[in-house]
Amino acid sequence: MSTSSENKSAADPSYGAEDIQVLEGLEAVRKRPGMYIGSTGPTGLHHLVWEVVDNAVDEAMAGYCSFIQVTVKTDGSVEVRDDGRGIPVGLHPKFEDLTAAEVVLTVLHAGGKFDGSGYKVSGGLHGVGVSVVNALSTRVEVEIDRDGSRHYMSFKDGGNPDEKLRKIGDSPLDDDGKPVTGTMVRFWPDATIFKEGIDYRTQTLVDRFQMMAFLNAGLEFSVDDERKEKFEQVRLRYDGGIKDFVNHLNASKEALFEDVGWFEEETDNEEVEIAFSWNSGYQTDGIHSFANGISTTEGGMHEQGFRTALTRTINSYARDKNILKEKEDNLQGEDIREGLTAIISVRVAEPQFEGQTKSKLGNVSVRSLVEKATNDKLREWLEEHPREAKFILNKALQAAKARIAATNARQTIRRKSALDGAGLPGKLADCQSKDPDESELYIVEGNSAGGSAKEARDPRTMAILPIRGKILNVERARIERMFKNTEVISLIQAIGAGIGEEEFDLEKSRYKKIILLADADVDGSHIRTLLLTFFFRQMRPIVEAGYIYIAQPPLFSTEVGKSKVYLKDAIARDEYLKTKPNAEFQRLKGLGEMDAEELWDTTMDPERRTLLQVTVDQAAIADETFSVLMGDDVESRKKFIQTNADDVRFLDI
Ligand code: 0RA
Repeated sequence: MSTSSENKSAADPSYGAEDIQVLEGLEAVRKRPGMYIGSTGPTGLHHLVWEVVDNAVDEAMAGYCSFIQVTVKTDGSVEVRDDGRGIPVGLHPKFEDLTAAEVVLTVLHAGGKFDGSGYKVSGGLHGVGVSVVNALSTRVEVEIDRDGSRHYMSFKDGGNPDEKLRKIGDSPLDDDGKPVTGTMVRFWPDATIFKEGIDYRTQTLVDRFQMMAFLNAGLEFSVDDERKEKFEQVRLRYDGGIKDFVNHLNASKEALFEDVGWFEEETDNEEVEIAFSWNSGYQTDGIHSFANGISTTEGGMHEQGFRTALTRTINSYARDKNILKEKEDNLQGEDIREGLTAIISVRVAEPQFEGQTKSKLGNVSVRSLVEKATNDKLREWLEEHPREAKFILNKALQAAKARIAATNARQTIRRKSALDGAGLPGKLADCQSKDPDESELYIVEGNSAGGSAKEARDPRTMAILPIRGKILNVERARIERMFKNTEVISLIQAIGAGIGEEEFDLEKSRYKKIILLADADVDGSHIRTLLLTFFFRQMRPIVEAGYIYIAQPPLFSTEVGKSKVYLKDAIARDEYLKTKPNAEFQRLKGLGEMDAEELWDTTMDPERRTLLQVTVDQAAIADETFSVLMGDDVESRKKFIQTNADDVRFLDI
């Protein structure tokens, strides 16, 4: 970028020292873009859109904007239109020769706060403002409808003024005959900064705007992608706000009652809004929290306040109504949270974001606000909804029973393990090595394949655990039933690191490679999904650490002369047929039909095998995938499989 201090020399009387300062600010953004937008990869590129849209959402939060339209254009630019008040066009009180609009576009952190009409609460993660977008674009065009006139200005080469702000006509009139207000910002990201390319992903935009639409009831987003001929404009608007959010998250689940619960409370500078519902599932991690429209995945004070008050309120209600008898123990938090889906949305004047990913809300005052709101208003809601309260309490009481049964079952396993000596399952053919770094556990479907695998393995580093039939579907099963399932018990014992959120200890895992070996057919894929669900739900750290692998036994074999050729799948077979036409293809009927040598050669030999490592890129997406794939709702499952049929990630599991 050539700063204006270079091309508009100090001799130019219209150009004051402060303008030069302004442009030096933008120059700093271009020198270290990462400091302002996180990265110059796809995340940073999308961040530009978030910056502009956050400003429009601020207008919506202040009550002045109801529609935000985002269009990805064919020339790499993005246009954001809103019907807010329009960026102020008068002269700025501090920068005497600049309009407020020019200041917003060229001064870092200018935002909406300079004019004293600053918002009570502002969204935006970093809140660096639209000027950063200007600094990182080759061109920016701004159109403002305000005070009855349409204004226009443009910038080029990282924030240098191109055309100064001027009136270009009257603003059009709305249905009531009043001139419309609003802002249009169109920017062309600078390809010399975003070296990985200017390629917006519409789904990323839609996902974020959907979240924002849920968090701002009634605010409508429209997303359009002019690069794609067939792209259908997406409209997002939820008049029910976070209540609709809860329904959306529960869509593939079976709700305990129809109407989502909701309450809110505010003080002078803080607001909280909570929506909640229970489903028949067994998960306890359904609380999602937000602060100023930003997802707080690490939780924080708002979540803490809610959890404490939820446990307290439900227990005291249960006591008062004599549902919980005097001699009975209190319900625990986890009992009450089983099957709960809740959205906590707080708005705070000065949010403190803490934690590893800056996604944990640190404001202590928010805890007491949320705690008090929940104590008072949840109690009220329970009193007004006795039928719903009964469902919730029945569910929590059952969960408590299951928890106690699970503790007993767990103790039995421990005792049994102690009696067994090493505590290893009888079916396990363990490896000689005790070093997890080199130890591998093969989980093999079926006893006969298990037999071949035992014969074929390198006994020094490879352990074999045959698994019979379909293991329990853990998505549907409560933990105490899992502990009665012999296959599940063997798995837990073999890995040796415990189970469940509280007890599982990755450090204790006896193997750092856990390899699922099942047939390449539909049944095999079902078993793989069940095993993965089990690991994901009960030993998540092991998945996150990348310990889980999928072996790839071949699907086809053929005789060539005296030797056998194995081919992984239909694609490999077709490739092979192109080079060597051979009618005599044999489809392997299953792992069980391979002898030890074949199994070693094709699937187990570390020199020749291919293993697919299972990764959890995005816990939330995987979570939903498992819920849909393994849960109760057949329709969602069907739809999911149909829509993801061409996505190998999902087919592979
Ligand atoms: C400064 C002050 C005010 C609004 C805005 C900026 C504003 C910025 C953007 C960016 C995109 N859309 C926007 N809409 C508004 C407050 C306006 C007032 O006090 O009237």
